Amino acid sequence: VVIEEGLKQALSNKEFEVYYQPRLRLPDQKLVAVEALVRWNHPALGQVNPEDFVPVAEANGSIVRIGRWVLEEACRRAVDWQRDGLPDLRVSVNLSAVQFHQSDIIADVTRALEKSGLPADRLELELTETAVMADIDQSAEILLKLRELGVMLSIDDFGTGYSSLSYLQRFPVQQLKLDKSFVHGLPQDADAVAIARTIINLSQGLNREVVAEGVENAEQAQFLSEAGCKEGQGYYFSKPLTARELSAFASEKS
Ligand code: G
Ligand code: G
Ligand code: MN
Ligand code: NA
Repeated sequence: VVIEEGLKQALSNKEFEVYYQPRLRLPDQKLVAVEALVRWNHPALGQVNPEDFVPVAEANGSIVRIGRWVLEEACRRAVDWQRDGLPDLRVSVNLSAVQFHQSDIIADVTRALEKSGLPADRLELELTETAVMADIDQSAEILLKLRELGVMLSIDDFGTGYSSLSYLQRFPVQQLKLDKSFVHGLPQDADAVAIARTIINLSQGLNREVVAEGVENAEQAQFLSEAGCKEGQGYYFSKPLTARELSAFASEKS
């Protein structure tokens, strides 16, 4: 109830903040992209994680306006960094299933790109496997329109959802984000190794790139790189950073 009530004022009170987690190219560890991760600085509760408020915001519909704000904020920030002389970074934004299926996401993305002036190919959108599987025909149609705008598309938490691989061919997505639960067991756990290799090989066969999530140590980064995974993110490289911290990180790592 506290969360539900608080969400009503959160946007107008400017209580949301976007953090950015660096994503690096694995062979040379250059910064290539950032994932936008929203945080809610609640006046009484302190920082509330998306796990705790996104489901509530999805249930009462406020995720549509919150998601629109995150999208515009992330695009604007990417343009600021470019103006500040940072190398060209792609910015990746998580979309909720509700935003994807029940709002005019095409209009929101178009508007965010126009308002910020960010080139479309510098924006990525992350959809979970569950979100796209919920209505395959509608998903395919929306994804195609987003692709026509020129944005990049990723399937997030890949491997954890309803794993029908045939739908992948129907979706114009460029990337699969290998879920951190599989990265966690690398390189010791035989099952994790088998799953990671299978997903990397599958994606190469389908001409998709794999981004590893939750990379926490050098052994995992090396294993993934040797297995053919081109990009990774995780605490080994950096935790999610404020916009200001990201600028400093980018000046060192690119
Ligand atoms: O660090 P982390 O706690 O930010 O993220 C937890 C979960 O919240 C992840 O599954 C992530 O995809 C999701 N999440 C983070 N930011 C956003 C956002 O802006 N919109 C949506 N829909 N989900 C987000
Ligand atoms: O579901 P999604 O992939 O969008 O969520 C990213 C989540 O993973 C965020 O909550 C982020 O804080 C968290 N995260 C980022 N790097 C790591 C990591 O190296 N290990 C773990 N356990 N979590 C991570
Ligand atoms: Mn994500
Ligand atoms: Na993920």
